Amino acid sequence: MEKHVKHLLQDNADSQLMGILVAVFAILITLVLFAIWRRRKSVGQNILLTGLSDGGKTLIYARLLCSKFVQTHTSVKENIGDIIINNKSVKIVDIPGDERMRYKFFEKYKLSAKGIVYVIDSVTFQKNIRDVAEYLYNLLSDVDGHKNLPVLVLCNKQDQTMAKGCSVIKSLLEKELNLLRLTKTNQLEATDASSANAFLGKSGKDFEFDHLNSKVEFAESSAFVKDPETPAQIEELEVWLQKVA
Ligand SMILES: Nc1nc2c(ncn2[C@@H]2O[C@H](COP(=O)(O)OP(=O)(O)OP(=O)(O)O)[C@@H](O)[C@H]2O)c(=O)[nH]1
Ligand SMILES: [Mg+2]
Repeated sequence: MEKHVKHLLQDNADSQLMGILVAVFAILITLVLFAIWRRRKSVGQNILLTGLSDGGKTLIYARLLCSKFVQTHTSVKENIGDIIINNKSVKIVDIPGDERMRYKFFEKYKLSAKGIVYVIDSVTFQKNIRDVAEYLYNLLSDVDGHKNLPVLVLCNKQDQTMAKGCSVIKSLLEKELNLLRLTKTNQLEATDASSANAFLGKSGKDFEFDHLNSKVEFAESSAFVKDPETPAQIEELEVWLQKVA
């Protein structure tokens, strides 16, 4: 009888242990599935068109969506539309360049972003270089190191004779970003805040786009063509979109 009770107790302990193991296993599986779901969700399908006001984002957006020339005005809200790339639907989000709105909209869409296009007006680039560099710096600091989104710096308005080419823009921007990085890290040191987040590139080396974790590429475009029958020159953008979509 005593032997029988012992046996029953042993059986009970075994089934309790089994129950605990099954519960732990179920929790682990749930955590793994949740992590995969979070990751999928945070990769997103949006391509963000960013850059200072007047760069040509909304015209590029219209060209991508319907290949048409449209008369644009300074945007005060985002434009969102779907295009099909590699048989997949991709959302293009045109974010207003206005200083007071650009970060608000970027915050709204950055979690679901798959890539960033940074549009530059290649004609006024040199005049606005500080602003162009500052906005780009802030966007890169936001995504570099954790999300590592691919970035295309699109040097638009190449139809204009005064437009700077993308290789010139790239090297001038590297110099400007180098200066900006110095100012930003000095400011942070002065306020005693951690400078780890704001530092872009390799420490001890001049700033280069190739030092970033995010892949930053450069391309040229002309979204404006006088003849309405002639398509816009945005092929380099389209090739990049096919790569990242
Ligand atoms: N010459 C020339 N003009 C362009 C080109 N792309 C855009 N534009 C013109 O530049 C002006 C500004 O273009 P938008 O597309 O409204 O600029 P945006 O970047 O959306 O500006 P915000 O909405 O203020 O952020 C418009 O008059 C466009 O027709 C281009 O490739 N070449
Ligand atoms: Mg616009």
